[in-house]
Amino acid sequence: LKFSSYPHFVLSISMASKIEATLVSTPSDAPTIFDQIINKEIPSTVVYEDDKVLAFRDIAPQAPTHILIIPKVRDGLTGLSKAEERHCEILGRLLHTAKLVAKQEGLDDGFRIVINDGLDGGQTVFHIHLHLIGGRQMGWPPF
Ligand code: TR5
Repeated sequence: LKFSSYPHFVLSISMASKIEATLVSTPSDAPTIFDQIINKEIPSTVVYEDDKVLAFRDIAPQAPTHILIIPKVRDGLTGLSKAEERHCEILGRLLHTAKLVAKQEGLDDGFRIVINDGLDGGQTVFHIHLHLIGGRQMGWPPF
């Protein structure tokens, strides 16, 4: 049986997953799991920390190195699409931290930075974060 023989079935699966995604991860200002990681209420493997930024290993790594880099204070930055002029400094700091951590991780042959935004972007945690991914050859396009 081919899925393509049943377009109505595929459609209903697609709608169900969209509805589920909306219920599970509605973009909002509600606290996220990252607040608990920042406050050390939930353990994480921190690889870099300063007064503004935290970098820790992703719990479901997609490559030998997979690190999340987040601002300690979200300040409305649930995602990149919410960025305002006042966020320019922290956005630059997140990128600079990615470079520092990539060096620290020995990713001398390259790496990838990903920011998922919104439901179509595959974002699941609504506290802005960079994915620093490396240690293997990346593909393109990225899906
Ligand atoms: O899907 P987006 O781009 O929003 O990325 C969210 C990332 O957070 C995913 O790659 C998850 O694997 C990661 N994640 C989710 C949790 C988590 C985590 N990374 C480290 N530690 C985590 N804890 C303790 N709990 C999570 N729910």
